[in-house]
Amino acid sequence: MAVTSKLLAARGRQQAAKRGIDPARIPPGQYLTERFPVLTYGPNPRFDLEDWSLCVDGLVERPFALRWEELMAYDQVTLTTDIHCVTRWSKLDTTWTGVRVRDLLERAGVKPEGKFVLAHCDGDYTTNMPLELLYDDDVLVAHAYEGRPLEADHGAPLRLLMPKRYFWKSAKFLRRLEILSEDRQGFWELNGYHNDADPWQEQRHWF
Ligand SMILES: Nc1nc2c(c(=O)[nH]1)N[C@H]1C(S)=C(S)[C@@H](COP(=O)(O)O)O[C@H]1N2
Ligand SMILES: [Mo]
Repeated sequence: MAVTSKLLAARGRQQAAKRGIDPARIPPGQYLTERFPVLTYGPNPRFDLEDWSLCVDGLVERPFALRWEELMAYDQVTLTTDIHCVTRWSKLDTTWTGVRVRDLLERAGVKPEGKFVLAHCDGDYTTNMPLELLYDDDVLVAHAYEGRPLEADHGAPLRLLMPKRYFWKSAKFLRRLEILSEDRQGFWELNGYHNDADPWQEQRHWF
């Protein structure tokens, strides 16, 4: 058992080394995949951009709901990053386009007591995070992957991208960021996943 888990822990780093990729990019216990696995709880929710909006509310000075065209009028950012799923796959150099969440938070004006965020999605999925994580340069609401609009399976029309945490925090079908004073757990967090989800610390489950 101990031997198996040691082998598993090193697998991704060995894969990386063989391909001339810096093994330090692979968090412990992850392996590399070229595919893009799909993990969605329940069916893909339907959406209609005509009556779609992204809401930022809760403990903010200026709550708002952005229509699709309004969101597209924000500065668009394209970045390339690695993503890590709690089911142990990591995918390197994925390219995403969207709007920095920081820009949306600045428009909303978070009140001093705002410290946590609950992301809400169509289809009732939720996930939580400390507010401060959302100010990072690599955190987007993303609408395109590899230069093409997000596929339904990957969260169309809009998903959160938060590469520094396991990928379940990157909420697909995103519709609302609710700013809270206290942490409120989301779907997987209530079902045994780790609240913090840092892949470098292997924060996979509570148990
Ligand atoms: N709305 C919603 N977002 C979600 C999920 C989900 O079931 N519903 N699954 C999460 C999980 S567990 C993972 S690993 C990633 C998977 O993203 P992908 O299907 O694009 O690989 O989406 C996350 N975001
Ligand atoms: Mo996941």
